[in-house]
Amino acid sequence: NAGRKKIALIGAGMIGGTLAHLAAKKEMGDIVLFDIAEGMPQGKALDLSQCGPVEGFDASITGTNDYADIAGADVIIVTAGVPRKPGMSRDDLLGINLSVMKAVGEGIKTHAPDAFVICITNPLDAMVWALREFSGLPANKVVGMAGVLDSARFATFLAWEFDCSVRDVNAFVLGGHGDTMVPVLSYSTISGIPVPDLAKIKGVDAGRLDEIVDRTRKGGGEIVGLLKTGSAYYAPATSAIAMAEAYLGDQKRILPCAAYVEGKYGVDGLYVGVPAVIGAGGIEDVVEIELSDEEAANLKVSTDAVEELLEACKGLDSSLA
Ligand code: A3D
Repeated sequence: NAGRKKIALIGAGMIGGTLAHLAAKKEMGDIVLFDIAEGMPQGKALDLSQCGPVEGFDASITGTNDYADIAGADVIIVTAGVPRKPGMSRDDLLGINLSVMKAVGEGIKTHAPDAFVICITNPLDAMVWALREFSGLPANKVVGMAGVLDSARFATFLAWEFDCSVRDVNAFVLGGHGDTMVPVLSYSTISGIPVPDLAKIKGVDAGRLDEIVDRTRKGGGEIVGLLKTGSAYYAPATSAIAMAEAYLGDQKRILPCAAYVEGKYGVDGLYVGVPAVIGAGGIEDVVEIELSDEEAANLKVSTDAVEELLEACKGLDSSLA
């Protein structure tokens, strides 16, 4: 339908299928599910199309194994690759997912160079960087989803601890999407009240807050350990959809995401988790907040870890060096 937006989902696995369902329900546009597995995206597209009469949405959903079908996409969300199994770190996925990003980046470059591209594939901060390199798109049009999810995990745990509605929690996470991520308590609020202040009022001690921060950092691994066959997909999908809606609706939302940072936070040319403004221009700005010495030091550990992964990528693919 030419009058509608077009959303292309590269990777039609657990997150890809959930993304398609959410995008259709929200009538964000027509949806193309791409995967290398033959039949699977077509099958999921049929199944999802048949939700339409029950849920009452107007969206065409098609499955494909041909990159030509993503032509003209307004938004592309990339989940192609492999997820973690118990005992694996995100970094263990580097080699295999780097070659996937090469194929995906070239597909996007050829068929949909004007899209806003949201990468979810892990290890996130390295994969979004590689996808930008391989696709050749401008850095403001390629972004990684991690911070919205990590801060949603943080917010969930805070709401449980303070026995309040998740709607009143605004939780803040910086840095890479890994165990070195930096949940920032001082910028996290509950109905505008900084969490450390509310903790004093409610008698929640610092040790308990540290436990919540730690659980947030390891939030993905906790779910991998329980699922055993893969990683989280509902909350990752809904987080990426929020970013896509911010772009399509020119919402100017400030969302934590893996954005290309140059000359802020002491970072020079890296993708790292920062608060970024998402509107019709893609990533329109990166907001640099003031950090305590400890937070800044933690962020440095996190960005150093990202940099190490990029070096590993360059070692694996000489075209990146
Ligand atoms: P899964 O259900 O395995 O889906 C991945 C899909 O990618 C499969 O259907 C594969 O067939 C497909 N695929 C593999 N290679 C290619 C290729 N070259 N081109 C196109 N498709 C391909 O995994 P999932 O959906 O659960 O997770 C997808 C990715 O997201 C993994 O790398 C996860 O680690 C990552 N992930 C990231 C977050 C973040 O917060 C950043 C959270 C959860 C998962």
